[in-house]
Amino acid sequence: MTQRSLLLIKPNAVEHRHVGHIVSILEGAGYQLRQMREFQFTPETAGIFYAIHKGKEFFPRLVQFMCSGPTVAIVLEKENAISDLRELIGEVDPAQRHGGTLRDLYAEGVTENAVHASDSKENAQQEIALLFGPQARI
Ligand code: 3AN
Repeated sequence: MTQRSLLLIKPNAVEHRHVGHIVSILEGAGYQLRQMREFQFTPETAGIFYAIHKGKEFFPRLVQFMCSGPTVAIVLEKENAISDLRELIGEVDPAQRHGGTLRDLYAEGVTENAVHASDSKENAQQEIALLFGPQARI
C-alpha cells in the first residue's frame, strides 16, 4: 500500500550539511519527495510536535536541541513508507543501531540523533497536518 510518512532532518544534521546526502539516500531507496520545507522549532511548537514526551526526563533536552537551529521536514511517499522509513532511520539507542541507517551515519548522540520519522499511520497523518496542512500549527 502506498503511504506517506514524515521525515524531519534535525538541527545537527542540517547544521553539518547532511541534507543533500540524506535526500540522495531516500531517493535511492525509492521514496518520492512530495513536500519539503525548512523551519525552526520554538519551545511552543516543539512542545506541540513532541507532546507525547512531555513530562519525561529527557523532554527539556529534546526541546532545547530541536530549537537550536533549522529543521528540514519532508513528506515521503512509497509502498510501506511508514515502517520502511523507521527501519532506514535506525534506533534511538546507539547500541542498537544497525550499520548504514541514517542515525548510524549522522547521529551524534541519543538526543542529537539527526532524523525523526513517523512511527504509525495515525502519527504520520497528524505530523504531516501539523507541518503541511491547511491549518498547520508549526
Ligand atoms: P523516535 O525519534 O525514534 O520516534 P522517540 O519518539 O522514542 O524516538 O523519541 C523522540 C526523541 O526523543 C528521540 N528522537 C530523541 O531525540 C529523544 N529521546 C528519546 N529517548 C531519549 C533518551 N533516553 N534520552 C535523550 N533523548 C531521548
